[in-house]
Amino acid sequence: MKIYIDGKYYEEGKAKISVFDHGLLYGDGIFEGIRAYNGRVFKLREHIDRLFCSAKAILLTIPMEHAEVMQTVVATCRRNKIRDGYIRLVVTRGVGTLGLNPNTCKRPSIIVIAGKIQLYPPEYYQRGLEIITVPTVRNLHSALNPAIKSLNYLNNILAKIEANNGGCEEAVMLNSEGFVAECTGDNLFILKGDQLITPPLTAGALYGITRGVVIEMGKAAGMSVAESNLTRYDLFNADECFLTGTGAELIPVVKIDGRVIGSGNPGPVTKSLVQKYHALTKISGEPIYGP
Ligand code: PXG
Repeated sequence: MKIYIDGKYYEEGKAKISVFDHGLLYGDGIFEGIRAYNGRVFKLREHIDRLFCSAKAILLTIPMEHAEVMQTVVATCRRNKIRDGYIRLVVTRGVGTLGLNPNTCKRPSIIVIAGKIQLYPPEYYQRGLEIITVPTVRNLHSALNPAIKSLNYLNNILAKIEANNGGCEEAVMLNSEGFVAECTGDNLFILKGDQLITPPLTAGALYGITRGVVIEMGKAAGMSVAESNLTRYDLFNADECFLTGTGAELIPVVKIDGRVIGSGNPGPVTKSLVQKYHALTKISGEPIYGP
């Protein structure tokens, strides 16, 4: 694997950053997780848009134009002969002193890793996931806004550990008011009647790219789609539930905190959205090897 760091490609064992990089010392930086399907980078523009929004929120100037970041991601995929894969794009604050002041950092570093994706086992998609609500609540907007895809993922990691300790792969994270925010690395949707509902960004959800695609697919299929506050009660009494994320795509949820959701099997609407999503990933995206 060849890894891109600040204009050069390095072999895996030689791809290194300084221990004085504030990305490591303080989690001061941002990232994106992106996928390639069938020789195209899916929703690349949207991921880079979100990267620039995260950068703006933390006052980090990415030392590259938007178009050039897109080209760098595509070039790294090409260099690694990727047709289907996972891309991790990271921008760190850069090398500075041991103090936390970001002004001591000379220049942000841009890293692109293009490799294989680790997928959930197929059984999870066929049977559906069991998830649980965990004690760790989602970060407050007024503290560290959950819309920022920062390198500081401890909030999510703690929730993930709590889910794992409870024998589950994913966790429902509530916000400080007790409304559903999202999962540790996925957004959450329910189906109630003919309405698709997902928590609003103000509830503490990341502006998920897959979430956005699913909202559009639902509307295009003539469904009513709402971004409204959900409680655990709403989840328990949903007809269907599924999670969305670049890595997981759409994954059905069949049990939450011991309550069976709907029929206890992946529902028909979830299945149809999964098919639509797969179809879209096959035909759209930024071409890696030319049109
Ligand atoms: N919420 C959070 C907190 C995320 O980090 C999503 C939702 C889904 O967003 P997208 O844009 O992917 O539809 C994410 C992103 C992993 C991993 O290795 C997953 C994410 C981020 C970092 C790592 O599973 N998902």
